[in-house]
Amino acid sequence: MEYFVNIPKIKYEGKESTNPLSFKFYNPDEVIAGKTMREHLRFAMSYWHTMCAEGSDMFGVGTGDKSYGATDPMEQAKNKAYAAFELMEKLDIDYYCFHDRDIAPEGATLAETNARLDEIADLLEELMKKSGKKLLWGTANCFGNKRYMHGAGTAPNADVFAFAAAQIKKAIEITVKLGGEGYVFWGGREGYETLLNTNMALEQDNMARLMRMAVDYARSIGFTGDFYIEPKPKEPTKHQYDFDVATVLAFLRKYGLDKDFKMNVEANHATLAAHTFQHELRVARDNGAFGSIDANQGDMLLGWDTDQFPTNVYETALCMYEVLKAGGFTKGGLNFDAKTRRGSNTAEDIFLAYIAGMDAFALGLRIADKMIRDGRIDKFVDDRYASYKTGIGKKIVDGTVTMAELEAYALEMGDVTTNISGKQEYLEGVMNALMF
Ligand code: XLS
Ligand code: NI
Ligand code: NI
Repeated sequence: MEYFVNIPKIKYEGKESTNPLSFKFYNPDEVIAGKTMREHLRFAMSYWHTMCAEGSDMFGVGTGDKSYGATDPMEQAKNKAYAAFELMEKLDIDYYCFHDRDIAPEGATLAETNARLDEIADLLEELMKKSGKKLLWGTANCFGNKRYMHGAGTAPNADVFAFAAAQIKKAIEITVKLGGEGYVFWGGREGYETLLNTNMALEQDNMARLMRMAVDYARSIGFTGDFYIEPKPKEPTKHQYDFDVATVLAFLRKYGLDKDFKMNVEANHATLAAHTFQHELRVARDNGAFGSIDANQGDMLLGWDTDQFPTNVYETALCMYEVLKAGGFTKGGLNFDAKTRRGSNTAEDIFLAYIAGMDAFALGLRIADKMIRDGRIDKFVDDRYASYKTGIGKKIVDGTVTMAELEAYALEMGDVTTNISGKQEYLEGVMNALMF
């Protein structure tokens, strides 16, 4: 059965095309900087937003229909899987990502839930074989069910911890079975509402214990993919422990987990933490922890995770600049953790949104490549720090100078006489010249 009947396979038609159902900038097989766009961008579909979410919010029910012609939950889950592969095929997207609960509904007991997961995982495996589509990463939804009201790995109740561990074990098994290239920890409710009722130290120790067990278990069953933590500062809890990349790095180092995890950086989470998207990517890259990306964008006037499809080309360009500088994706990719607005409630809107997002990243890639080939920005930054390449600067970098020697140097100098301009406005102009 075909679920998206009026949607053809989306093709590249170039920017002059007025056909809404075509790519204007994403030309999958075009080679840029030695790789095809497809290989650079590694686009993925998010199962939860795309296949499951119907657009409900705090004030109203869903406006879309994701029932896929079924009322029985398992029948619906199967139809959803078929629809997912049709959608990926039509959008020419090679990867997908899921939470366990996106692909199969919970049963009355954990055993029943796991049996349901097995059934759907078999179907997904078959669909993947037929289509060549791949799993970018899997994860466990340890935040939706009310048992997780106080968190999962950081819950004050050890029974909840045990249940979460069991759930994550199963999610890892399914990820491995489906050849997933990554496994994500996003701290859904791992945080607190108030410190008045919270033993923060124990909660964080326990989270680290859970992560250590998960990594060891996954490796023991042959998982060779990457583990990611996806930082987010708030929502659903007032304070999420995985606040931002820097906080997560400190956590990983404290518990000796830094060799095991990389970052899955989400644009909207960066801005919620009062950072730019580029900042979070840069911190990850500079610390050897760049892994994958949840591609979306927030609304700067709103204080929550709006998960909009990314269309801001300035942002995608700076993002792809960081990705290229990091050497590109290895096992990660660009997962559209994004949903259409509640008012964009048709199936066609989902296709239009993906096209807009994929085109925005294709443009971002083209511009980032231009920035690097042009070289003005890189050279400017390089020159700006030139004083560390010779003389006293070189000694500082080499660690061969003492405070007393620096004092002697400064006394002789009398005062600093040269300080070159940072030329921010010039560089912003260069960006515009490269973009338009
Ligand atoms: C929510 C997160 C979530 C993760 C996966 O804000 O972005 O969707 O990506 O659990
Ligand atoms: Ni995300
Ligand atoms: Ni998010």
